[in-house]
Amino acid sequence: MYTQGLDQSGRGDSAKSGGESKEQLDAFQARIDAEEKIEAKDWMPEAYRRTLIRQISQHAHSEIIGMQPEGNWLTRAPSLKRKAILLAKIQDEAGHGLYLYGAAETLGVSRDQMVADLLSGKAKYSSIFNYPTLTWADIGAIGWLVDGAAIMNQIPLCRCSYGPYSRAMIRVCKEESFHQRQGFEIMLTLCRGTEEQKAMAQDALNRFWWPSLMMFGPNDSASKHSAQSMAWKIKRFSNDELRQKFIDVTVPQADFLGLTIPDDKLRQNEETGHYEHSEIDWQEFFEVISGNGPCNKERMAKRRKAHDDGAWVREAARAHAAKKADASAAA
Ligand code: BYC
Repeated sequence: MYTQGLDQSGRGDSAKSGGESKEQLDAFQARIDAEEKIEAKDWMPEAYRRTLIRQISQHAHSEIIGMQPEGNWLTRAPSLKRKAILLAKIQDEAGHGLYLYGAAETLGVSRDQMVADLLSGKAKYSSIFNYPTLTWADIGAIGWLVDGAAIMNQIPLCRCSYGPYSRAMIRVCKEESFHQRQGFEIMLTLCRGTEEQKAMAQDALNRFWWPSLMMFGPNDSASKHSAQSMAWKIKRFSNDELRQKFIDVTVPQADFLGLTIPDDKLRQNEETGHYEHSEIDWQEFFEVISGNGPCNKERMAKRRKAHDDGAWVREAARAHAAKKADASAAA
């Protein structure tokens, strides 16, 4: 079974083992360059396999941990309709986690191993889910900004070179697009409501803007995996390119809502058409992804408890499978 983690060069075991010939690597790259999809049973370099296991499993963990901040508001949604929508959205996230774990399993890693890596703190999940949801407007901001950023990052993943991941992303993106719209609609309702409701929406934007920009990962110059992932067409755009696209589409949406982006240096460059912004607080980002964000410990404690509480379900499923196997062996 494979475990996570590439060496510092990001090249993984293959580069060390030297077990892959230049001809094999060149033939593989030629398939990538020809836009062929790589399927589970095809030959692939070990480093490609490991990069995908790392990215897809971290993506799956993000979907599962990402259920917590929104789940926090299920009992306090302001109406039955809002509650039903939120419940459906959170269930979608669970489904995304399952497709993604399934896609990673095709690369030879077990679900148990991936879960063990999450619970031990070895595997990461998205930084964004380590921030608290303090008001109902945060549910709007998550849909609008967090799902909006997720779509910007994930649409290109529908064209990822690895077939099972790219196909899983098509359905995920369709659902994320509904999530983004429901979030924007919550924000719109609040912004057209009382002054207090609009202030709540502004406060949510103030707290979620910068963490949403951090979702795209470190600046290109600090992104250790980007160059190789782009050469392998796992990633189609760099972290900074996607972040810029997100800012460019989101600023006009904030204007439409009558909200102010919390960045006094934000302005549109008339020549390029792009919005320029202040420097992101990378120290905060690296603190959060090292486990020291506002809610990391709470999120992991809740996940571990859910895993322990579910032990009886796994045991029952195993006992049922064993009974069925015995019955078919006896028949
Ligand atoms: N948070 O070399 P880099 C969602 C890590 S959830 C934490 O640029 P890469 C949703 C990175 O893993 C959104 N860690 O890496 C769910 C690496 O560390 P390791 C999840 C981050 O992989 C519910 C190191 O920093 N989306 O959709 O080339 C409700 C260096 O980074 C983050 C995905 O996972 C971060 N933000 O690029 C609503 C999409 N950023 O592994 C929404 C798939 C970076 O070497 N993933 N790191 O220890 C990707 O597209 C890429 O993995 C990333 C990072 C763009 C995130």
